[in-house]
Amino acid sequence: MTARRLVVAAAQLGPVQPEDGRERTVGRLIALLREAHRRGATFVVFPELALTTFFPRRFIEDERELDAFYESSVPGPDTRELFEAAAALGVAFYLGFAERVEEAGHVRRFNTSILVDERGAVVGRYRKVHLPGHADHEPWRPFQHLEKRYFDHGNLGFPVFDALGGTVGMCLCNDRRWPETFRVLGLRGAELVALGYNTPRHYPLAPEHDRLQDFHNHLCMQAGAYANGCWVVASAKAGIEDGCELIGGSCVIAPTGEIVAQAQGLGDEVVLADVDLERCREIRDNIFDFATHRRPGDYGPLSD
Ligand code: CDV
Repeated sequence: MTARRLVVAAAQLGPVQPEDGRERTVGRLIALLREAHRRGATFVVFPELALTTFFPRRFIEDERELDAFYESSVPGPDTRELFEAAAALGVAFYLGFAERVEEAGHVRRFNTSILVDERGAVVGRYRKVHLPGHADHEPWRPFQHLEKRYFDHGNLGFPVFDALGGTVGMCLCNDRRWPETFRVLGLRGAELVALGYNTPRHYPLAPEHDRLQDFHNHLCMQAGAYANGCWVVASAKAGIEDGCELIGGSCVIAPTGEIVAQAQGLGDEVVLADVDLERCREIRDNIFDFATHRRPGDYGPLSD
């Protein structure tokens, strides 16, 4: 087996408060990027909605107030410095942000991630498919989860990209709980799946699961990695943000499903691991050799 090795980093972010400007937050991302580079990383994964607070927790009626959380171009004036710093260091990255675009004469809003290569070029884009939460204000909740109101359903499916010397897929937060996400990426040959998340400790619909949030976070990602023989690099926004507690647990998971590196705290933290993309074959040539062992003819309900 020839090695295809790189050092990857999950760049966990502590909370981003509503009053924090983009400049301050992007400065934190650049500091994490520099630390990851100093420690040998050539690929850095930032969280979901990494440039702002997780604003779907608030009911916002004023369109202009809401618009302030979206980017109309990335790189743009607020993010150019991050792109320049990464290109100068030769570091590729994944970044999650709220995207506002005009498509066919309509304003569309997506929960988006991009893959940026080591020269600073955007080489991949993903728009969140599984949008959790609700569309209307539900005042009984201690905080809202209005992703269904503020974002359109992602319209790009689950693409994969040639990058990092292999095949890379992306997803965002709630997507990781769905085996279908990893399976589609796995069927398309993803060897590494990058993802960012914002996961509240408290789940108002089933508070008895609050104690299980960290467990479920790792359970679904470890299962996705193992069942598809791919690496997972997962980055949280963590800590007490705008009065809401977000879990941490950013990590790197091997194709065997083992967590090989994990965040220790709930603040800004770089989580590093050595990755050999060839190790995907340990799983894909054996127990989950799709061509030999999968039985799609018996999986009809999955696509009905
Ligand atoms: N940002 C998210 O997608 N959060 C969800 C919460 C609401 C359950 C998650 O799956 O972590």
